[in-house]
Amino acid sequence: MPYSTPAPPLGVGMVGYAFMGAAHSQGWRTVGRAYDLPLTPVMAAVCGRDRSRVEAAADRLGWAAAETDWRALIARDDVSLVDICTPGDSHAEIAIAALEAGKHVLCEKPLANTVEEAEAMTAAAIAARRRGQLAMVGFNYRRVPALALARQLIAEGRLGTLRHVRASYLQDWAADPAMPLAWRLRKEKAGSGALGDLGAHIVDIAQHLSGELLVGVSAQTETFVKERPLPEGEAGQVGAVTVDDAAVFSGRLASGALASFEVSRFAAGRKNQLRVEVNGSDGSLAFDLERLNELEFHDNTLPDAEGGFRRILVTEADHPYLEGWWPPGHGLGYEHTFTHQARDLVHAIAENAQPEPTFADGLQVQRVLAAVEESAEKNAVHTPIPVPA
Ligand code: SOE
Repeated sequence: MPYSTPAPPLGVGMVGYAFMGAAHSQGWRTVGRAYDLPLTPVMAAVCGRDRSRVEAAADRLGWAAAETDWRALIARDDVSLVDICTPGDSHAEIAIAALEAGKHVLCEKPLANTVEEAEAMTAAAIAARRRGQLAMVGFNYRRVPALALARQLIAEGRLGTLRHVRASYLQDWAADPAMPLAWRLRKEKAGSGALGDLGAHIVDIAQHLSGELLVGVSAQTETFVKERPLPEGEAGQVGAVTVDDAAVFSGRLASGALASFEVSRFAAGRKNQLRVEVNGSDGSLAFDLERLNELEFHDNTLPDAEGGFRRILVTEADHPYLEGWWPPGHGLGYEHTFTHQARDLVHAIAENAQPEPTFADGLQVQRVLAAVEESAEKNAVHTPIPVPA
């Protein structure tokens, strides 16, 4: 049954308008056209510090108004949901203030820069839930249809007992040492480097797909380029890179399955490649973001002669999220994950149901990231391998 037309409005206010802000805006612009919704998202206002730039962003991205103070955005009567797309150092302050002001909150990943901030945000979300407000963290890749299907197949037991989760997320935008010291390379702004930015995604995916939590990790991290030119500094001025450029870590899931992870901003030629494979006693699943409409499945219960990975084209109307889009075979892209995220959040708000991933899920990922950093520090002297004479 279609919802009443027009469905009641849900005023959205967004803080931040760079890459993630643009991606979330795309989600809010498209969600009501792709899906029949119980509430109509209204893009009420966007917030940024610079008046002329935020006004230009509002025009470009489709927001009705612009604010230069996030407290003013939160205070607006036409904003019921605050969408946080700023660097990690402001997530906790904005999210807690918004929840305390009676607003729902969507916060980009990673939830925060530290475990302590994530704990405070989770406590605020739990208190707000009792008053009827909802909070969700934006791990958008959960909403790639192929990964949502993978989760369903694993939950149905199609892989049997899980043995391995293997995940990597590789980019190369920092590989040039001449690239300036962007905010993502500064710990006080970003919390960590490739670990929090990319590792947070694959830790979340590993735990989400398996339905299990990591119980321990062993890690190494590296900062390959330790100083970079300051973005607007005088010629020749450099600043220290205070985050990791890459991390490799292994972990153990609660059931005893082993997991391995690799993230890097130095993987030359890899622009945004996220791969994950899960192996179980009865089968395996493999996914590659560069082919995001596909999921590979090996059914280990078939006779050996019939085994091998086969490609499922995840574009059928009854695949997750596909009912809103194109006929089979036409395919979706990166941006659709933000539309799907908006869809699920709008439903949760209309139904007063807790949306996932919760802030508690974001906190759990934050704890894994902190454990990786701790392990990497302790392993500074790792088990040495004798050098041949
Ligand atoms: C980093 O380059 C980044 O923008 C991440 O922050 C996003 O979460 C990821 O989706 C794309 O890459």
